[in-house]
Amino acid sequence: MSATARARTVAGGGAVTREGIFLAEQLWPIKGQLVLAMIGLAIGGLMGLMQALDRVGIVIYKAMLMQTYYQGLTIHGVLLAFLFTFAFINAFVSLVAIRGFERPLASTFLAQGAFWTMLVGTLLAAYAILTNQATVLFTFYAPMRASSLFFLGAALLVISTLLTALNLVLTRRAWQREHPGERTPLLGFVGVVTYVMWALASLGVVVLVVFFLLPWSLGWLKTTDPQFNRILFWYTGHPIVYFWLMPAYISWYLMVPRQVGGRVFSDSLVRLAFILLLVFSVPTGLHHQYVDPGIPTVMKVVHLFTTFSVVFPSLVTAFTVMAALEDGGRARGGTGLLGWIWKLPWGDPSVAAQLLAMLVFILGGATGIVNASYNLNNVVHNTSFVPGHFHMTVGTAVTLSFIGISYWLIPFLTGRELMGRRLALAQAWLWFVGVLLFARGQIAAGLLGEPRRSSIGEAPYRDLISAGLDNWLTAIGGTLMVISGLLYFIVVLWTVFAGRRLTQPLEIPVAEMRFGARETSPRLDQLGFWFLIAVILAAIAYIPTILLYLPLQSVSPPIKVY
Ligand code: HAS
Repeated sequence: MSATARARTVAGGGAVTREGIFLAEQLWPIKGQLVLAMIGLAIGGLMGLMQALDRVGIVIYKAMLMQTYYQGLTIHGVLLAFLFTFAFINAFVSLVAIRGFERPLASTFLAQGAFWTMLVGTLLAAYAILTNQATVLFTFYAPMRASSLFFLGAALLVISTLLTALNLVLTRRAWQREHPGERTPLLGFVGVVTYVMWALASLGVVVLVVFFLLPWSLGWLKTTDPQFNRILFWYTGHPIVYFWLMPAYISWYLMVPRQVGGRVFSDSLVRLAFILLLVFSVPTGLHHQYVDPGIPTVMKVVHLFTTFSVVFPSLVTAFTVMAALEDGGRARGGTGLLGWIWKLPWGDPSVAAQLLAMLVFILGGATGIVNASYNLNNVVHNTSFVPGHFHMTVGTAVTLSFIGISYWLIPFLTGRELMGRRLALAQAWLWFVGVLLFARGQIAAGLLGEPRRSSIGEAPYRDLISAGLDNWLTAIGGTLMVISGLLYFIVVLWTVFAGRRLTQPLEIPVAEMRFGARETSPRLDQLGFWFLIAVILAAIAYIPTILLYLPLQSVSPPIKVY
């Protein structure tokens, strides 16, 4: 059977059947995690309305059955930043790896284990947050007390991603045994690199939860060292953003070009960009702690340089993806300097959503560079500038891309045609306009000194910050994003429950290369070598700071502030 034929979804007889590489027992955990991701997006996204309206004094958290503004903000952060992203990435990258390696995942047990741990983790954390036992925001800084169920739930979510990581590594091993001496197929390779990076990055939060916060919340440890805990948190807290971003890059590099009729410039360049993300993502976390006391300036400066190094693969991505889009636009008859842009298939909701996500990421990336600049960070840190930044990155570059991916993924998995295509297009554009207004508001207000993570609607100093117009832009933009989210769920439910059965088989879109794997240096395929470099860099970036903290000054008992 040909590779393409095996990658097909065949609809028929009321049920979708799949041949060869997509095994039913591996597909249900993938579908199950997509459902969990959708639930996270729906509930977490709805809380955004409460936060946006709060900026103009409309305080509705009680109407949304929340005890405090912060309970809603915790639901928003945890469900979107952890549940939606982790569950979607586990599902999407597993599916992509199956297609990339042209074989089933190595372990069905691990694939199903990833689903069950994600489900149980979600239930535990959700119970703790909804019963107001874990109103600690998604960063859960010590010494804020949260129920042990919350930490257990969070740990299970991470374990779910690590089971997927192990499964992908084993799948690559199995592929290598079956294809001795060959280069790893790029589509499989980028998925494995994403998860290998994450396995190294998650170490901080695993140590934090397992050795400190969980025993502390259970009363087995009476006190903890909050500043040391923050260092562990941010060890994971920055590279997690690349764990969110790299799956979107997989789609931008290797799928969108196919959807627009273009080719990827080169196999080597894509491999190089992912390897650089693997190497430089982890040793960067202290840029979240530029203003924290107790960390040597020299180490903050080391992290400043590595942060700017990890910007480089994103700049490479910007030019390479643009080249692939131009190739597609010109193949469709586009001429002149910019004429190819209008020839791109803007009428395809999957493409439009992702193109708009890329455009927003240009601004999201630029604001990240402001954050990362040591002296400018003093102006923006802990102001609403920061949510302005991350709603353009994880909130749009990632989320709107995942939405765009789901516009082909859901038909692929259900064997049903995407319904409401115009509605889906309106959804993508509404999100785009919404986030630009929202971020403009947050960023400008932040520059005037408006704090982040504050119920501005209830703050006595509200009128001292003359951010009236900016706060209105935030409120209007945020509301448009929530309406866009509602449109999205109408499209999804319409497709899943009332979509017409597909008569033509669907394929996962995979782009062709201009310069393929044969030209790629074997070094770029040696994942173990690059992982070792990443470990060494992480050790250099963190060990000197960690040594300063030993023995730990464990002085803080848990404090309930909500
Ligand atoms: Fe960030 C804070 C620095 C990227 C998310 N960031 C955050 C927080 C989140 C977040 C959630 O240095 C808040 C955490 C908290 O609660 O405190 N960030 C950066 C830098 C980058 C960056 C330097 N961030 C991201 C990404 C995120 C994300 C990606 C999520 C996915 N960030 C910071 C810093 C802070 C921070 C500080 C702490 C601030 C503080 O003080 O608290 C860079 O990696 C960005 C590089 C990206 C680019 C853009 C490349 C553009 C591309 C698009 C090309 C477009 C095309 C379109 C091809 C340079 C690839 C063509 C289309 C046509 C139609 C023609």
